[in-house]
Amino acid sequence: MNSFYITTPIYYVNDKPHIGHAYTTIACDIISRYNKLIGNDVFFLTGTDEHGQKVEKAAAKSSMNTKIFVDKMAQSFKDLVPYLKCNIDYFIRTTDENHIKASQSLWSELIKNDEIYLSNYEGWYSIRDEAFYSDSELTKINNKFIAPSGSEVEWVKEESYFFRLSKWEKPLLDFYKNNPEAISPKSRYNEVISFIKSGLKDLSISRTTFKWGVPVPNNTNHVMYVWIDALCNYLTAIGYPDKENLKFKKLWPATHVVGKDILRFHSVYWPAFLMAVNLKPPKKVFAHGWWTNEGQKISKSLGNIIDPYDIVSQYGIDQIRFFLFREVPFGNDGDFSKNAISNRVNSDLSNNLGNLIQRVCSFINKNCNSKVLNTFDKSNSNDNFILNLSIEKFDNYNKFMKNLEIDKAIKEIFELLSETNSYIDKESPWKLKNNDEKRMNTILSVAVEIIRRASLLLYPIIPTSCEKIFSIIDLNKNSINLNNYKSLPDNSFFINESFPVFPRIEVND
Ligand code: ME8
Repeated sequence: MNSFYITTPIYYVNDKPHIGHAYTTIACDIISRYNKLIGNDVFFLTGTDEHGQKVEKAAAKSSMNTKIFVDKMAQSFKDLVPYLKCNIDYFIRTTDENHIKASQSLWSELIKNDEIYLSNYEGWYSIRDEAFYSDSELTKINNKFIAPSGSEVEWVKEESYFFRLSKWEKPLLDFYKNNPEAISPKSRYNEVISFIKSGLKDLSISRTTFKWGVPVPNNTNHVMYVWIDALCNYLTAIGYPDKENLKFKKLWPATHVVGKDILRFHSVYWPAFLMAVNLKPPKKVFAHGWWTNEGQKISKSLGNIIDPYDIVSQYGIDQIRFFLFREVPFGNDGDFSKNAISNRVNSDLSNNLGNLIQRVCSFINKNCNSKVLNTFDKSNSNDNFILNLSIEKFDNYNKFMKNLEIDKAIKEIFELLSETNSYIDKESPWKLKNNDEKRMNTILSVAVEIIRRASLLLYPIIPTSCEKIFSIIDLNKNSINLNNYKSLPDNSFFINESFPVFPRIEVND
């Protein structure tokens, strides 16, 4: 059994979760469920990033004690996970005691390896991004300096510990040369390589002007720069600093799915920290794109934040999971629009998959005593075409899912479903009821088998709906896996009372 460790970023608790956070968590859930279906031993981590100035300021603004504020906010992120039908293995909070200890151990190891020194930092800092910027990265707008993310920066001058990032320039380039799959998609890989080649400066990794952070061991005037403690979460969750425990040995290194905004932290700073304490760099960092809302950047000041609770209660969880990953290539930016959700759900889920289930299964309910004998006819080229196509699509699906090309994997399934609907149209089993029951049975068997196969493949993406389909075709959900995908069931299919799994969304123009 292969082990597979997948993580989301840990989200800042300065505000409640929005659709962007839901997106990354669902992506990891899809990948995690897929890996379970192929028999891997999966560990799926998410959580909250609770230190730093940005969170401290948000707490102060709400006039709450900082710890009480982060407890409240962290709970809303934690509650969202099951609401999105995501099955995680661990929810980490950076204010957890074991995490504070793990971050301090990481720091001490870096000190022991002479990777950290004390000096002074003077330069730009963005609280919103919790990031340092050099002059050359900034633009001057209305007399203010603005970071590439659009956030304002302020001038900081303070004593600071530094990490010797510059010395990791060559080892990082060597690592990426030998492991090009460690950053995806390819365009992101190129972006990181050119950033590293432009020259790495030592990185300021502690702050002295506020207190809301993990105390630096042996110098309590300093708290760790929030990204040091944040990145360390991926190690804490599997038992660090105990690197010899079975779980750690089995699971490290991880696959990190992040938004493109934080690629640099994960693919430059993080692997350098890891190498500096003799740990392997991440197996993969996948940077996905950015969602806008009806063409506009999602932001609190524009008042267009999409609350995942609202949108899910309006459309249904699988409808949203499906839309997010069917609509936009995973890795690209996407636009969230109500029209696009309705069109996508109606055309693929209701008209294609839903229609196939409904017409085949309710026909079997009404005309075949809810039972079809599996009499596959190996000599019929139309039947063979569909069954072979489902194998070809399965192979493509696996290739795409392993590459995290979720949208392409889904597309394969829907091409199979369209072909199956055309096959049913052509073969019209309903016309054979009175003159060729055997052939009718065969066609229905092929159709139910495709419904079985398609719902197995769709399970990672729309698990709740697939469980409904399993119940209609009498498949035990506890026994599902992709390893028996290709074998034709040898018993009869029993079809339970069929019902519309994907009601159409009414579009109001
Ligand atoms: O950056 N579209 O936390 P964060 C797509 N704490 N994804 C989006 C999005 C959008 N409009 N908005 C947010 C942090 N995301 C750090 C991470 S990890 C050690 C520390 C998603 O609360 C996306 O995954 O700002 C992005 O990277 C993440 O939320 C940022 O969350």
